[in-house]
Amino acid sequence: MLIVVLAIATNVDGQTKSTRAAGVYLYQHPNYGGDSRYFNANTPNLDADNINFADVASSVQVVDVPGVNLYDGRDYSGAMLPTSADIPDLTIWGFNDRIGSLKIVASPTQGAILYEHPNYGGDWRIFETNAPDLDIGTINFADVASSLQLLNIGGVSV
Ligand SMILES: [Ca+2]
Ligand SMILES: [Ca+2]
Repeated sequence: MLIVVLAIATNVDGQTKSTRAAGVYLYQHPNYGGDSRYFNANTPNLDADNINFADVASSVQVVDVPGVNLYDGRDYSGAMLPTSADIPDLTIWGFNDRIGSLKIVASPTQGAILYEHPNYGGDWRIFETNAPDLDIGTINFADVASSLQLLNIGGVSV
């Protein structure tokens, strides 16, 4: 995990990602430009007075958390876009100026993460217990995974 994060670290305003607070950063414009907001907890309504960022974000950065689920509507409703990586332009996923709420994926203490693409890319699912059937509705990941990341194996935190 650490190796992957460092490999994609980029300079943002003179800071590397590893020195920034863990969480999710939404930006008004593509390529992490314009106004921004920082989130370190689930947020059911980006239109709240103290946030005022609904249907604004055009890019997103994921810093030292497993990932984030981005929702079109408030209260985690409507279309959902999960990501474990930075997205410089949400237009690519049809999500530009649409995000209304978000859920940050908590760091599991043990288990594994399956990823859609090699090198821990694309969509993902976290497993903290055995999963005998990846085809059930809440998982819906059968015949999808191309890479797997083990977490906290042997008591060593990753
Ligand atoms: Ca925008
Ligand atoms: Ca929306």
